Amino acid sequence: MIATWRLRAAFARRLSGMYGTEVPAYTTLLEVTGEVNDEAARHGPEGRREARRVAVERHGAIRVGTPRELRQAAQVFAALGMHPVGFYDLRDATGGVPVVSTAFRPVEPEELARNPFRVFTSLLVTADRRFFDAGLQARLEAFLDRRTLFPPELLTLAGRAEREHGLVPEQAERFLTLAVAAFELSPEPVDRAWYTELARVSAVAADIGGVTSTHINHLTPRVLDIDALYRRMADRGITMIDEIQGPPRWDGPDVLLRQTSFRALDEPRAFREPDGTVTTGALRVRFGEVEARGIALSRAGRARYDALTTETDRRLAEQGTGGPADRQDVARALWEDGFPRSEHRLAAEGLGCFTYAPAAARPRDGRRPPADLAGLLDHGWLTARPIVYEDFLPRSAAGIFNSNLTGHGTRDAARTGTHYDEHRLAEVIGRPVHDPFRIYAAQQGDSLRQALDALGAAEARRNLCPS
Ligand code: OOG
Ligand code: NI
Repeated sequence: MIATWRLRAAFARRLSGMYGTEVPAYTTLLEVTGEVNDEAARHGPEGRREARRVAVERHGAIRVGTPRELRQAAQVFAALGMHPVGFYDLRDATGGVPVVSTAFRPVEPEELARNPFRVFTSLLVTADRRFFDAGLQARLEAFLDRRTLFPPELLTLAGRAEREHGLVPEQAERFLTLAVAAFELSPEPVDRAWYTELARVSAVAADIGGVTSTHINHLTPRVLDIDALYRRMADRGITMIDEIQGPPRWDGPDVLLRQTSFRALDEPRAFREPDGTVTTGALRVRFGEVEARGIALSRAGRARYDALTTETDRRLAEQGTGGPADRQDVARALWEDGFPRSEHRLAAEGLGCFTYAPAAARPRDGRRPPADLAGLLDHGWLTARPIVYEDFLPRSAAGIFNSNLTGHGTRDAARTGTHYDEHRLAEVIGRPVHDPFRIYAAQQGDSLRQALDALGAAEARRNLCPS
């Protein structure tokens, strides 16, 4: 039997191989990422600790058109031990795109450690009147209903893999072949008139609903020093977008997610012209992206992050400047005043997520442990190890969508959008959508309870881990 996590690791590896043949710049990105990570691993303990996981760590992005397609994608990912986590509404973000999204990923720490592959998955909201009028919605849905993204044999094997927690080798091979093929760029000619009509509304709508298949939009490796990578890609002649999204570079702890990308490349595609002839043209829909992952934040920590981002925007608007360099400087100055400057403070203030363990060098002179987290950390009772942020940021995601669009499309902001939230998305998928904050909090809470029990810190236990 090939167990679930081995299927996941094999799928990620094969997808990466396939994408490298489709987008050669991705292979360059992997080379440079590997160099930077090797250096980081030589320099710090954090690097060494993470090197093994990071070497194979990727996230992919796909886009589907209908609830049925999303449910089927969820079935394929369930076979790989990947479950929907988080809800992202990208329609309201700056430069809104007509999709709502979730990320399929492993949830348990052991599974993440084995292989943390994740896929950011977006669903086109065809009923959103800000983008599609009733006529276009009807034609779009009819087009989408006629196509098959995932062949029945793939879905049957996926169902079996989910139920049995793996597949026998022969079926595993078949499942992986079909699953990777489902995300390849199709040679099927694109209907020029239909694609163009959709692109006028939204380039993302055309990418999703203008073709008869789906494809992997990008595959993103994780790098331990994104600033070093940014410089080195430029040295190799690959122009990155002019900004690293997410928190600024600063001297304090790295939190959440920093991402950057290089622009979509023209790819040759076959087109069916209105007169029926097939011609060769080009589409620019895919690109390369790289990311650095930091410490997960609690809800309070995230609120602090969001407030600092809003304040950065406000200051930039006030100054009337807004170049990427200005943004970094303004943000860094605000962070230096408004965000904990060390991992220790981040933990003590309850803003970051950590796993806790009794410190080896804790006081052993009969003193009783303090009852608060700051005290336990400050006086050397507990050690805190960061929990990696495994999820995404809606603003960066919208930025990624927009960074490779040529036209801005049309959007009737006066209309109201179809309501969507994590509950509605869970109904559509037919599976629960996990709340990322709860996952981190549970992991932190379990470790803290165990550590306090081991210390015999009854008062702290009552205080910090009620229930
Ligand atoms: C997904 C964009 C979101 C990220 O890293 O934030 C994303 C897409 O372009 O389909 O992948
Ligand atoms: Ni991405």
